[in-house]
This record gives sequence, structure tokens and C-alpha cells, in this order.
Amino acid sequence: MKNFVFVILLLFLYSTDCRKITRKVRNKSQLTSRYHGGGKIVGGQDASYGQFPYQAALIWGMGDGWTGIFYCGGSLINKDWVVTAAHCCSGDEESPENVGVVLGNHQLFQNDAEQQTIVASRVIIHEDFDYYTLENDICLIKLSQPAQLGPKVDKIDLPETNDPEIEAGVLCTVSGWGNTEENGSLSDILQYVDVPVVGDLEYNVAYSGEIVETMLCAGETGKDSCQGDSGGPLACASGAGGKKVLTGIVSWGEGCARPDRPGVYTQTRYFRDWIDQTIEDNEMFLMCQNLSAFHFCF
Ligand code: 4AZ
Repeated sequence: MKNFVFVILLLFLYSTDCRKITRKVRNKSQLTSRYHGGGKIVGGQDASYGQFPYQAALIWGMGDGWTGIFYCGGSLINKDWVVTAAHCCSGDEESPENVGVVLGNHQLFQNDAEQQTIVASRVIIHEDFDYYTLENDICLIKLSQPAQLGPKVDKIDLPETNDPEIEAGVLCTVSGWGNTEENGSLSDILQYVDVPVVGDLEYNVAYSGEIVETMLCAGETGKDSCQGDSGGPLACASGAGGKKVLTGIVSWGEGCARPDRPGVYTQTRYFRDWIDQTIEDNEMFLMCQNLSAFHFCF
């Protein structure tokens, strides 16, 4: 049940090198159809309820006794942890109680039958995250209580460190409630679109060398993620079974769905060890807290 009211956010566009990054903001206003937009993620379509059971919506401001603002996507990787972009977490490490994670969410502005809203207990930003280059744009959010898994709320597997690079042209799926066009508005219903992975040569020309190895480009003219989709999942089929895994995290891009300006994603396979280690360290941290045995632990 939604025990909060979603309010619309205006996105602050943070422009550096023509790059626009979603900034977390305030600004309340009444919902009007204007804000619901007519399009889809950009070039996508409505998901059915439960089609992306790993999709999380992040809301901010929970701890202040009011309702919170939607600002980013995320992905449930097990019952206790959500992975998102580091630029969705900046400033939250000190106050995880302000971060709400909504699972089983379908309509952003309305209650959904199997929705769970869980406050964060820890927010852990990659220690080498660079806000300017957006390298290492990854963050882990620990839920203060485990998610109840079921048909509408479920985890997505991560790729293995040694999984091969996804080849150019492969279609992957990105989902979110982000803007349905550049400088547009959020979508009420979760959107998804299939986007082709773009090869090195092409994107290096487009972004003149700004794409580092741990990033991946995907998208084509008219089909892309956009502001508000940040932190959310890019799922690609992997291995013989073709099961979809969390290949990427929505990170940045120049505008949305522009020709030769694909969306840029954090490639999770490069961070598999960081994720596993961070989760393990957290268990140790909790055990040490419980034992009050800091001198043994640290
Ligand atoms: C953003 O600001 C953002 N077109 C997300 C995705 C893309 C661009 C910007 C990719 O959240």
C-alpha cells in the first residue's frame, strides 16, 4: 500500500559537456495530465503489472514525516539489496532513513495491489565514483526489512565477472518511469523499450572518448532511457538459456533518444566483485555491531 502521495518532480538539468544528469529535487505540484506525457520511456510502451518484478522506484524525503519524491530507478538483486546509480545516492549515505524503495510498483502516482515501500537502512556509494566523468556510477541500498518476494516483486540475477561483453546489435530492455521525451515528463505507468547495444567505434565517435571500459552504450534514434530512468535496469539475455540478467544501470547520455547519442550504462559485470564484497562487508559490520566487539572486527 502506498502510504505516501507521489508528487511531481521538476528535474534539474545539470549540464556539463552537454551532459544532463537527473538531480534529486523537491518541487511539489498537483498532478495534471500535462505531467503524464503522451509518449513512452522514450519510444517504448506500457509494461504489464509484474513484467519487471525487479524494478524499484526510489523516493526521497521519507524520514521527514512527509511523503517523498520519486527521483530514480533501481533493481532488486536479492531480498535485502537494491542496486542503483551512484548519482542517485549522492548525499544519502548519511541519511538512509530518508530514502524509500518502492517495489511491486506499476503506476507511479497511484497505489498498486502488491506494492511494498521499504525504508533504506544503508546507502553505499562506490568509493571511486566520479561525479564529473560518472565513472563507477553504482550504489547499493540495503533495505531496512527484507522484501517479500512473489510474482510482482522478485530479484534479477547479476552477470558474472567473466561473462563476455554483450555484442553490438543485441537488443536489451530498459525500463523506468522517466521522461517520455527529452525535457518531457514522467510516465505514470512503468515503461520499457528494447534498445540495441552500440559498438565501441560508433560510441567513441559520438562521445569522443568519454566512454570508459566499464560503461556500455545502448539505444537508437527515438529509443532510449531518459531523465528519471537513472539507476534503473538494462536487462540483457545471457548464456545459452537466454535468461535476462542485470547487464547495465542507467547512468547518463547527451539528451534522450537523439541520433548518434545512445544512452550510457554502468556495466555491472565489472562491479560484480564490488557488489559481493560490499554485501559481505556489511554482514560483518552488522555482526560486529551486535557483538559490540569492534576491536576484534576492525
Ligand atoms: C538522466 O539524466 C539520464 N539518454 C538518463 C538517461 C539518459 C540521459 C540522461 C540517456 O537521468
